[in-house]
Amino acid sequence: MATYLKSLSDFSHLEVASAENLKVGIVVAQWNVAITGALYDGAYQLLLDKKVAPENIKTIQVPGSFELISGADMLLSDTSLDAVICLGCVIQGETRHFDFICDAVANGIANVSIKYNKPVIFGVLTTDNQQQAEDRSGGKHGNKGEEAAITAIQMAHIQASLT
Ligand code: DLZ
Repeated sequence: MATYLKSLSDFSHLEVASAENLKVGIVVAQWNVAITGALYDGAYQLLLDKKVAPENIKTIQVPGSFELISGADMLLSDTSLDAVICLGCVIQGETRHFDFICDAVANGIANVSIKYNKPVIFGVLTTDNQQQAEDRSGGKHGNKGEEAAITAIQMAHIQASLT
């Protein structure tokens, strides 16, 4: 029988319980590395703050955001991982490349998540320009890498609560 929720809570850092026993994979794209490096630092530090052990964080780098899909797939061949965080940054250019990459990455990540029945988190910035990317990787709009890590922990806890 479904559990009835008496009240719904906001998405918040405060909602994230300790992640002490979780194992998390991170796949980071090398395109726009100044941005993806900042996303990675945010995600990694958030996991440490929530008590994930460094030896339980497995990181790989891939060339571009398009390869985040196969990178996540490779990581999840390790069945002990509880979640994978995908970090990338796609910046709008003069061609339609942006649209193809963004669509493929969003769909691909969703498909990997379904294939393994594990949370695979979309931590990919899709921005019009460099400034928007900087604003979201430690600038005035925070760090979306941190948010991706929070989401990974929350989803891993939700999955654990159902098994
Ligand atoms: C080719 C390309 C371009 C033009 N722009 C980006 C980008 O803004 N962000 C990103 O992560 N990757 C980009 N790429 C590389 C593609 O993701 C991919 O690595 C190549 O198309 C090879 O599959």
